Amino acid sequence: MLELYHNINSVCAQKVRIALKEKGQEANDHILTLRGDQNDSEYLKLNPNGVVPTLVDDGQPIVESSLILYYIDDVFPDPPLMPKESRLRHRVRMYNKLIDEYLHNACTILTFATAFRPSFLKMPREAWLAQINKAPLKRRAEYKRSVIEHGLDSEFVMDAVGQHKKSCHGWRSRSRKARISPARHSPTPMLPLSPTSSGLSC
Ligand SMILES: N[C@@H](CCC(=O)N[C@@H](CS)C(=O)NCC(=O)O)C(=O)O
Repeated sequence: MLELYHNINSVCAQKVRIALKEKGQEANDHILTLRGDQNDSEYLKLNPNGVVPTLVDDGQPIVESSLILYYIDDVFPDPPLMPKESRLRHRVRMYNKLIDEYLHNACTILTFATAFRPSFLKMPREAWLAQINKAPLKRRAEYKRSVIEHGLDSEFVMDAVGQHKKSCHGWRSRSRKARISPARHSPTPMLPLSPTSSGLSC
């Protein structure tokens, strides 16, 4: 039986739930609140980065949402989620890479700077700092500290907005090109690294 450690609102977990559904697979749910339980020692044994999702298959933890998707597609081949053609397979992997390396971190920064910030600010500073500092991913703790403290004035925010703009613009123009001439559609160009995004990968 599959076990899925996740959170309802987590975008990384949603894509895994969608993949399981596509494959007609059920997993036992273990819902984390992400209010500190992601850093419990028992959970860290499954996912040393203290993040969701984690898929456990036959007792073996599988981590990193994009890699979980490839795993699900390997283990349950029908219906296939990956295209057959090499260039299209490259495109799928490129989308996942861009999301993993840039977009998801940018999304976390903006979510913490806006939606999550108010509830942290209701707590004494030492309390929320202690919670944030428990995270094994120290770079992530650093940008969370900054956006909780400074909100949209944090040094990380403009870069995060820029990453969203680049991604949306790139994906829109690639979709347009693909509609005109799908056969000639070229692979996704890499987004340039910026000093604040380069270290944020999970
Ligand atoms: N690269 C990881 C990122 C996972 C991740 O950041 N998950 C978020 C929810 S979308 C999380 O668990 N956050 C908890 C935290 O930051 O402490 C993946 O794709 O699995």
